[in-house]
Amino acid sequence: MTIVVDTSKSPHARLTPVSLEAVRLQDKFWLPRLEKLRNITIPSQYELLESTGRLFNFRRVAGKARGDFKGLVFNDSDVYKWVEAASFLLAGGFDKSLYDLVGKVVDEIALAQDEDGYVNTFFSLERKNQRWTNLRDMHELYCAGHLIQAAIALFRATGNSRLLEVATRFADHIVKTFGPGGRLGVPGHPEVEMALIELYRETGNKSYLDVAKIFIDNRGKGIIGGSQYHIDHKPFRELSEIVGHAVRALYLNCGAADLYMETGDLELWNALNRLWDNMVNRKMYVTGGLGSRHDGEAFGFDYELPNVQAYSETCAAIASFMWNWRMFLASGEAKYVDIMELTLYNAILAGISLNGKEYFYVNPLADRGKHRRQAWFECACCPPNIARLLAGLPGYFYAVSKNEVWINFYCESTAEIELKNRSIKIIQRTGYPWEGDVTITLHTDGEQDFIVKLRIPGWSNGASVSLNGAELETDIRPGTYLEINRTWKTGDTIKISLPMPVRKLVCNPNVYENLGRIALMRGPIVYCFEAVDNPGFDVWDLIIPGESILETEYRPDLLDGVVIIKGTGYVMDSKWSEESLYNELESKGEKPRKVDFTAIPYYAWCNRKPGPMTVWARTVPFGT
Ligand code: FUB
Ligand code: ZN
Repeated sequence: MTIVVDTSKSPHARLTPVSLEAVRLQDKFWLPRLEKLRNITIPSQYELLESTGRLFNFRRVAGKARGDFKGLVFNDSDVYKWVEAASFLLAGGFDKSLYDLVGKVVDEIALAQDEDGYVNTFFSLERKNQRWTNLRDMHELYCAGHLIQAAIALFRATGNSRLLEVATRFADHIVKTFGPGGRLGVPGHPEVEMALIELYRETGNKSYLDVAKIFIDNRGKGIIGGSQYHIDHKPFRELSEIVGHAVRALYLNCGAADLYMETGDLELWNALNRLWDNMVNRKMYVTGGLGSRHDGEAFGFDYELPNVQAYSETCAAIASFMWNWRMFLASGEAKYVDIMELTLYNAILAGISLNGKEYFYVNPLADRGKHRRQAWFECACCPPNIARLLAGLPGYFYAVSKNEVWINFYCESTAEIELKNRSIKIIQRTGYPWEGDVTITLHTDGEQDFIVKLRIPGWSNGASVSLNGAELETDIRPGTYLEINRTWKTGDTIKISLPMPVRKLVCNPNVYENLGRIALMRGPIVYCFEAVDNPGFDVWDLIIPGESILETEYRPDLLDGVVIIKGTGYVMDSKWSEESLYNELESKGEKPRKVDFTAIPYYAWCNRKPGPMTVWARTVPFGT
């Protein structure tokens, strides 16, 4: 059974995820995307792993190829993320040719393992004497983490233990090197912490948990230089502001949340929540994107959220999704799933093109049409990361605790869930994310007493829920899980209605460049204005009055099927071609002219011809 984070035996976890195999998608949004992942993304990424030398590097260490190491020091990690993605897809539906391809890649990895368990194609052969000499920069533990995660995914999905054997031998080597009585180690790029804890969960070998704890506890002691960039400026338990390289900070938080679920260390939990509050309230884009600064791929100051200059790396959004999942499993609080949903439909999904083979690394919220997705990058962390995240998606839909079934995400699907050794089938019928009505039918084996927990998204003001036709009287609060506790029987039907009006959002005025601007959201989807839908004016010139009436329309023909937003606004045409940087304000300036505009989901931008785009449009107050 492929459980993405297996907290079933974690003493301080509130919840356990339901496996990937248990959930069958039947919807028009995610199912085609997962099919594209299987048929286009995974094969095309495999070709790139081959053509860019990433697989060659393994063959070279195994003595099957000659030449120099190719690419960046952490290129092995891209191979591992690809294996993890493919394994999740195999869990979703077995496919012999994909299984064989994964087997071939696993062979290459296994043959590159040193006798003492070490695996890293940059440091094998001629650099063997430099192993573990620069933990800050050289990513050995980062690559080890990705190897371990891939191995666990493959084992859980298929029962194939070949890579798990490689990973445990490597983990044993890491324990021997950095475990109790060993060398002082701090991973410059966190990742291995969460992987080792998952390996502990998989194998029961506590030394993996212990060494993960050592890695987290060793931070903030200056062992790797004490920089904020590496989140080494303070011990983890003292952190309160999220700073430094965004992916590093967020992967570290994943590891610390995992450690909390195993140990119950409240100092960790409190630090995690301080970091979360700081991130969500001061450092997160409206899309869920994170790490606004190009310099150091880092979190900026509070409210430093530039639009054109946004960094917002796809991997950082993925890491936030992974961290919020762990925070939710630990606590059962809906606020974490709200951030997962926001991030998934916006910051993460923008990272991959509709054709399934081009990617954003950097995700601006406004652009003049120059920023385009690429087929690959020299530093290609994002493409296989988005593949593994999306491939594992059904594994996030449900969670269980002793007597509860938690429904986290809404999607036309069927799930078979085990609770108290009895099975429950849950059928969801919905047009989510375009429609907010969800009908959930339960099929139980006889009468069963348990609690259904329904997520009421934070954005769904006015949500209502009925059970077998009778409206529930309970107070329905967005941003919580609604609890229905009863004796269930086959055919019981819950209807959830989540109103999805277009919402006009304004930003905290501390984000100076969003002053006087609005962004549009509908349900979990953030919208943007792209040139191709708005001929006759420049979308950067668009002004949408506060009171403007907005309409929506489902367009099956557009961008693989999207709801668009339409309205009437104004433009004051900018003189984009003028060369001077500054001009006099003309006293008899042109009057604003009326225009009809169209907005599309942000995730779908840059799939047609280039042109300006913006998420935040100018506005004028009501009645102006
Ligand atoms: O350092 C490995 C990966 O490359 C990081 O996670 C990304 O931010 C990119 O720098
Ligand atoms: Zn990345």
